[in-house]
Amino acid sequence: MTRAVLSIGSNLDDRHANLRGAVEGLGESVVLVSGTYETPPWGDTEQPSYLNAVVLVVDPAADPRVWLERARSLESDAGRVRDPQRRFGPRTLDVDVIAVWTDDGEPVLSDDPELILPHPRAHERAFVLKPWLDIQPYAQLPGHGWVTDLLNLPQLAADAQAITPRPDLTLESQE
Ligand code: PH2
Ligand code: MG
Ligand code: MG
Repeated sequence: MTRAVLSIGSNLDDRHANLRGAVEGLGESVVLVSGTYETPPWGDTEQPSYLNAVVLVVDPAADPRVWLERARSLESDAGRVRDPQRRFGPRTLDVDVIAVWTDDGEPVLSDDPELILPHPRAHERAFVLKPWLDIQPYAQLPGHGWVTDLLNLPQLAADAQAITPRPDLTLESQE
């Protein structure tokens, strides 16, 4: 189990540095990085806007649980403090495992409450789906179909309209 799409987001402190830290921390596993987007807060609207991006990672040694552990360790490296009262509240860094595929391209499905795959809310989130198309124009969200079709649904199309590209805040390495 080797391929994963990760969503990264930040709306506290130096948001750009937090996202760059996540991409750097993913190291050699990073294959593609989307553009960076300024996105209105979703789910809990009383908080600053986010920077979001999506990363495609590949690692022959990583199963879904390894991706989850890497995501959590990147979040704690960024000084993430969890507020149990505010599920969708502000954060220095959020790294979510959106979907994982096996070597032969089969999506991994999981109902383990610690790591539900694909991510149970990805299909409702333009801040995940729109950046994802940057790196995979033919992306399919397992169980939900083409990402382009999802983004044409009225609510998601409206949310996507409110997302703005930030080409000034690249996440690609500058070498
Ligand atoms: N993450 C959340 C809650 N709301 N809104 C945006 N725009 N971007 C996020 O990454 C985000 C959010 C909790 O995971
Ligand atoms: Mg999240
Ligand atoms: Mg998360």
